[in-house]
Amino acid sequence: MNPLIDLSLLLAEFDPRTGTIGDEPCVQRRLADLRGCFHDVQAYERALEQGNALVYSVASFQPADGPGDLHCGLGVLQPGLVGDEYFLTKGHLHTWREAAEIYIGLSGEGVMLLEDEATRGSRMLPLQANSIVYVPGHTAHRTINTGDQPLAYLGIYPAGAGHDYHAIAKQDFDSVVLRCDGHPRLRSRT
Ligand code: PAN
Ligand code: ZN
Repeated sequence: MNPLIDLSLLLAEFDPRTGTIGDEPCVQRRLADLRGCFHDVQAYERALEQGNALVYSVASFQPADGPGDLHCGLGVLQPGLVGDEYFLTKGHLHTWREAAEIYIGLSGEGVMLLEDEATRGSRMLPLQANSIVYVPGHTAHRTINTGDQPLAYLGIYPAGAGHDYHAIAKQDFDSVVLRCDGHPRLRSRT
């Protein structure tokens, strides 16, 4: 892609129904791809029996590929619940652990769950239109839709960051975000 491309032109090509931006690559994650992510295993199996729903899509665009360049992902996370847990992304650490990321909320209502890899300390930060969440390096991050509309956001990260899903699969987030009395609450997984 031309590195001088105008972001607003790119967003104008965004199709919220499909989560795609023109011909840019787009990853879709369905319920079956999220096995092991939800704390209530029985609720997960019951939800899957109802159908393999689309949970989120991420269209990525990479204006340039040098080590100092930035990559962007436009995520659209659908609203929904598995038991008392909101629809969420898999979550990851960056392979290059020092790599930070900026999330910009575009529409909908959600939160980011951030977990420091060394201390395992968790934070839940709001992500909604016009809000920005800074994800420092060495921090596992997961996006969660706490509203009833799709949550759209941009993630901007160094081209060389890489996505380490393996570390999360081996040692899951210590905390979960659950719907309690209609509100998102940060709870310990166990
Ligand atoms: C985002 C994420 C996006 C999907 O672009 O990749 O929200 O989440 P998972 O990658 O955990 O499935 C990002 O953080 N990129 O680094
Ligand atoms: Zn990331």
